[in-house]
Amino acid sequence: MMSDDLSVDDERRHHGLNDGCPQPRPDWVPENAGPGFATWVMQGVRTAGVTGVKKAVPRRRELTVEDMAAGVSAHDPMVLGRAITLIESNARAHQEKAQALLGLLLPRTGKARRIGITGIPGAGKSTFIEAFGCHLTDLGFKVAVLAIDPSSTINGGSIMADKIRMEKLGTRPGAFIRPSPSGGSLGGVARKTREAILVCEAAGYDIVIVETVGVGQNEVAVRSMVDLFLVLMIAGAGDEMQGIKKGVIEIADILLINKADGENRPRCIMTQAEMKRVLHYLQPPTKGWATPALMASSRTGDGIPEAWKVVEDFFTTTRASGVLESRRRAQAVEWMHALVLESLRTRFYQSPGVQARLEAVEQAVAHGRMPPLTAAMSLMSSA
Ligand SMILES: Nc1nc2c(ncn2[C@@H]2O[C@H](COP(=O)(O)OP(=O)(O)OP(=O)(O)O)[C@@H](O)[C@H]2O)c(=O)[nH]1
Ligand SMILES: [Mg+2]
Repeated sequence: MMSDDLSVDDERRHHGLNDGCPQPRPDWVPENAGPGFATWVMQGVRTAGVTGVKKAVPRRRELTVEDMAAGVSAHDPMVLGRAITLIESNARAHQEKAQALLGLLLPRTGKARRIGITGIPGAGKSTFIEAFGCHLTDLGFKVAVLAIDPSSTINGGSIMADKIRMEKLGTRPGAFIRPSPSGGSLGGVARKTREAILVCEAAGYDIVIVETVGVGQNEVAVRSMVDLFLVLMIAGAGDEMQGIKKGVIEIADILLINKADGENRPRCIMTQAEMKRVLHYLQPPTKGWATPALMASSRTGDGIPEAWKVVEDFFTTTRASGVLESRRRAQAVEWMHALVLESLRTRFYQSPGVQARLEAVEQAVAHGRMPPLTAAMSLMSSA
């Protein structure tokens, strides 16, 4: 915990963020991190001690849904952070509050460009987002970065590493970085990220980047919540590794071969040519847009402005053709159906009739005493 609360408080006041309760930041946060660095640690609550008389303890003031909506709409990054924390909470009361908040914010959503970025571990996603994000803030855009990484609960270090790698971007006033919500299934993380995208839009971010590690299911989840899907690749990592065989390239709107610098550049040129050949045989995921294979170095910044130009092109093209609009509509409807299925599933498994019989029926199926279909139907009638 930080010792100099005063300076933290000063900083918050400087940003107009002081709600009367200083919140220290973890000590790994860069010294000059601006409000874009969304992580704060709640200060310990002071009590009168074990034997002392109980006093009213100072607590962080609860914001009402209206306070939060106003704060988010006024582009207050601290309130935005708290709104996302609310969304990420699994507590029922918080979820109801979060839904009320989203209801209030909905009219302000939909204006950002939603970009998903994936790539195998070490492809340079964080470094790329740092370079790309800084380029965008230089151009005057406000950029929010959200991460999806269900594995981060197991590998708790990745959040810290990512923050450090996006050190420069995190200090930009126009940037907001939010690590992956911890805990829960991919479905849960996906819901939280979708809702976080909406809140970031309501807070006036022009570009919302969703980063995910390319290790399996996450890419599909992210593809279904963004307008443009960018896959980062590196030279010589092997087809299988980079998802050529598992179809990640088929859902990419842009392929970008990263680390095209120094001695690695010739290999990147070869990979780029190979990717162009692969793309030639694939049906692009976005109608009217041929997926290009680009090359860049997130380290030197070469190719980053060009990549942004292509991204802009994508939005110009898909906006004009109506593809963007229809993609978003389809995504919203698809999402609604996914939520219906999720809630049906929860209701089914929580129903007393199913709970009473589930184990016995599972055993019967496992030991071949009951065909799975008969078992499923019998459980359905118990629900
Ligand atoms: N030479 C070179 N190195 C790079 C470039 N981009 C990233 N790197 C290096 O590659 C390593 C991995 O980069 P990250 O940005 O952490 O990659 P990541 O995809 O976010 O990795 P995970 O978060 O672990 O999935 C780091 O050591 C970077 O410095 C680049 O353009 N050129
Ligand atoms: Mg990373």
